[in-house]
Amino acid sequence: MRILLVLIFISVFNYDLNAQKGRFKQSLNDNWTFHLGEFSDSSDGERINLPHSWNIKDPFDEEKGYYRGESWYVRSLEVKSNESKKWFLHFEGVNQVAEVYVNGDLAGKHIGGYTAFNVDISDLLKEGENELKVKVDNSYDEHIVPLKGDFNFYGGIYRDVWLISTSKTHFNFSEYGDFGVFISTPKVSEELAEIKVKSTIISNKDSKSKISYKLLSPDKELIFNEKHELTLKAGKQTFNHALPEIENPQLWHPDSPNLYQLEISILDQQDQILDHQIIPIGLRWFKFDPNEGFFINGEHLKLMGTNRHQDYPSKGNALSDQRHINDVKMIKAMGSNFFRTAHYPQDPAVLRASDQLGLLVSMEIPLDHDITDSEVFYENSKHMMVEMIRQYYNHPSIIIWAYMNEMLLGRQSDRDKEIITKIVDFAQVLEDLTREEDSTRYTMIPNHGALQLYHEAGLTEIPMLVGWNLYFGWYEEQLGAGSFLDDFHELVPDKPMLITEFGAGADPRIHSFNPLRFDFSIEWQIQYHQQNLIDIMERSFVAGAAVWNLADFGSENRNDAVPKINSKGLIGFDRKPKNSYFLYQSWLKNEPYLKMASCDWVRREAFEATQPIQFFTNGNSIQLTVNNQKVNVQSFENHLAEWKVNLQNGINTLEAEAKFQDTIITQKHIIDFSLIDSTWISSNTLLVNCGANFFFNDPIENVTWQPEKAFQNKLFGYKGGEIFQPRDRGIGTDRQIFLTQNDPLYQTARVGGEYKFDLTEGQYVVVLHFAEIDKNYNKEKSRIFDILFNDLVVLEDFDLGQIEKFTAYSKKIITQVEDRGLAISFSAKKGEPILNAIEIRKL
Ligand code: GCB
Ligand code: CA
Repeated sequence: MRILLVLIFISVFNYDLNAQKGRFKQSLNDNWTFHLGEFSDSSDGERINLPHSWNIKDPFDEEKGYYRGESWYVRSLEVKSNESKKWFLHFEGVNQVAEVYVNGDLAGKHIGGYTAFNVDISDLLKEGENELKVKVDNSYDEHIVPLKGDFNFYGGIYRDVWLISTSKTHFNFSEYGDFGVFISTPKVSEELAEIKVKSTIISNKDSKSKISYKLLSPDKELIFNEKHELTLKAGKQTFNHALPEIENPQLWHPDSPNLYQLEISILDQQDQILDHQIIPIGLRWFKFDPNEGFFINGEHLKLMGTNRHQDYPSKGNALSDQRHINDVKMIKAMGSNFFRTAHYPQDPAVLRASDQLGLLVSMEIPLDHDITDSEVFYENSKHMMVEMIRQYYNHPSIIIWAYMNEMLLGRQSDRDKEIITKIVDFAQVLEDLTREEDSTRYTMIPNHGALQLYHEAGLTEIPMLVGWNLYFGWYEEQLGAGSFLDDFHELVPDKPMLITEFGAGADPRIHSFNPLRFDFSIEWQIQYHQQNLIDIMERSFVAGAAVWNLADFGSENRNDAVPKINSKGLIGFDRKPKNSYFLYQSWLKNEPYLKMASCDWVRREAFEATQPIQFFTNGNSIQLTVNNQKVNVQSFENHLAEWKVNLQNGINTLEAEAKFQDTIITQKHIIDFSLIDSTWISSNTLLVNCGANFFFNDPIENVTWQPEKAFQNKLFGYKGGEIFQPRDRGIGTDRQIFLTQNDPLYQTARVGGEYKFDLTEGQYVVVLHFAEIDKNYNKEKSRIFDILFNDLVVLEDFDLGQIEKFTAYSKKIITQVEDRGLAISFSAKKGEPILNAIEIRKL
C-alpha cells in the first residue's frame, strides 16, 4: 500500500514536471498568517496574502516614527515529497532581515531588504504538511544599508515568494540569489552578434548529460537549437559556451526593444529535461563619452527620464507586478528612454518591463549618505552589490551599476577627514568588485552638488561615470544647473557625467502666478524644470538626466505641503500626472504634442481678470482662441508659449491649435472663472491664506483660498506686518501642522499688521485661523494679543502659547458690519500677533 502511494505521487509529480519542463515554479503568496511583533502560538495572527507590508498606515499618521521591529509570517506547505527532487524557496524581497524556518529548523537567513535570496529547503521538508515560518525584522541595524535615506523602510515580505522544485541536477541557486545562468554579448554590431553563456550546474553524482540552447528571434522564429555534451562531476561546475553567431541581429534599442529568447536546459542522456530556464536577450552595444554623452548601437541618445521609488498609497512597498509595470509605462509614456531605480534594486517586474518597453536603467545598492566603519557593514554591502549584479545581470535594459549616494552630504573636508577617507576607500573596494563582476556595464557614484568636496576627496575619479544630484532652484537659490555643469566639465573634462537627480516639490492643490522656491506650487515646479531642461539640453557633455522623482513617495521625516510625502514627483503618490509631467512630454515625445499648462486648474477665483495661460507643445506655432475670439499667434521658446488672457465671469472656452508638418492638434479647455470684487465678497465666502503667495484649492471642501494681498480700495487686503519666513528659503515653516490636512494654510502666516475688508452692510461670520509656527515660541515666551473688529475688542488676551505648537486652531466670530466695512486689527500684549488664514462669509 505504501509503495503504491509513492508511485502515485511520482506520477503526479512527473506530470507537473513535464508541464513545467523540468522546473516546477509557483508563487507561494497565498494563505499566510501574519503576526506583528514577537510570535506567540496563542495569537491568531491575521490572514494575509503577499506581497505584504506592515507599515501601510503608520508612516503617514501624525505620530513620530513607524514600526521598525520583528514580525512573523506563517504558512503550511504541503508537498508530495520525492527523493529525487530538490526544493527551493525564492524570496524576491523581504525588508530587511529574514530568517526562514521549516518545521522549526532554520533553513536560511538573509540580510538586506532589496535583493532576492534562495533557500534550499530539500532536507527539511517532509512528506505531507510542513510548517513554514519567516521572521522578518526591519529594525535599524548599523551594519545594514540603508542607514539613512529620504524614504520609508517599510517592513514585510513585500515581493513575491516562489516555491521551486528541480531535479537533483540543476542550475545553481546561488547564495547571491541568482539562478546560475549569466548571458553576455561581448560583440554586437549591425552585422553580427556573439552571445556567451556562463552557467553553473549542481549535480548530485558523476554523470553524462547535455545542455541545450534554443534561441528564438524577436519574431519567435527558431534560430538554432544546439546541444553540448557535459561531463558532470558530483558537486558544482561552471561551463562557458559561445553560442552560434547571429548575423544581422535585430538590435535592442529604446525605440525598438527587440528581445531574443534563450531557452536553456539541462538534459539527461535520454534527452529528458532535468532543469530549464527561459531568458530574454537584448543585443545592443553602448558607450559614454565625456564630451558627447551616450551612444547606443552607434547612435547618439540623450538619456532622459526619472528616478523611481517603489511605494504606493495604502500599499507601502508591497505592490503587485501590475502596479510596478504601470509606473514603468508612465516613465515610457513621458517620452523617457531612461530611469534610475532610486536608491535600491527594484522588483523583477520593473526590469522585465524595462527590457520589453525599451528603457535604459541605472541601478544601485541602498548605500545612502552614511557608512558604519565595521567589517560586518563592509561585508554586507559587498554581498549586496554582488547580489544585485548577479540577479539582474541578464537584463539588457541595465547599463549602469551604482553603489553610493551623496556620501559627503553635510561633511567638510578638514573636519571630517577620517570618515571621508573611509568612504573613499570603500568606494574603491566596491568599484573594483563591480568591475570584476561585470565588465560590460558602467559604474557610477551619484553625489550632491558640492563639486570641490567630492573632487578633492577623489570620488569623481573612482567611478566610470559621475552622477550629480542637483537642486538648483530648490535647495539652491540659483535657478538652473547650467553653471554647475560647466564648472564640472571644466574641472573633470575626461569624465562622462549624468544628472542623477533634479527636482522641485509641487502640490496640485497649490497654484501661483508668482511662484517661489518652496511654495510647492505647480507653477514653480514647471519653472524649475523648464530652466533645468534648457540647461541640460544645451550641453552635449551631459549624457543624461533623471528627474527626482517620477512619483511622490512616502518619507516619514519630511513635512512639506503634504507631510510625510516627498512631493517632487511629476505625478502624484496616486499617480495622477502633475502639469510638469506634460512639460516633459512636450520636450521628449517624438509625436506632435500640445497641452495646456495648469490644465487641472479649471475653477478659478481671482482679483485679476487677466490671467497668464501657458501651453506646452513641440509644434511650430500656436493659435489661441478665447471665447471665440482669436488672440495673437504665439511663437514659443523651448516648448512653452504664454498669453495674458482676459477671462470673463463664468465659463470661458479656450481653444488652442498647434500646427505640425502634416497634422494639426487642437485642445479645448473650459475655465470657470469668478472675478473677486466687493460685491462678490459680500455674497460668497472669501478665504484668504495669510503670508502666502499662492492659491490653495482644498479638494475636500471644494474651495479656493486666495493668496494674501496688500489693501486696495473696494477690496480687501493687509496693511503692514510681515510674511512669516523663518529661513532664507521660500516661505512658511517646513513643519507638519497637526489636526489639519490643509498644512499650507497654517505653515504660512503674516506677523503683525492689520486687515481691511470693504464689505457691504450685514452680518458676517469671520473665522480666524492660527497656528504657532515659530519654534522659538513656547508657553512662557508666548504671543498674547487682543483681536479687534473695527476697533472693538472681540477677543481679549488671546494667548497662542496655550495651544500646542504647530497645531491648527480656529476661532469663529460673528459680527455686524456697517457701511464702513470690516477692519481686523491686533493689540499686542506680549510677542507679535500672528494670523495664518481668514475666512469671511455673509450670514
Ligand atoms: C536627494 C536624495 C533623495 C532625496 C532628494 C530630495 O538628493 O538623494 O533621496 O529624496 O534629494 O528630495 O531631497
Ligand atoms: Ca497661511
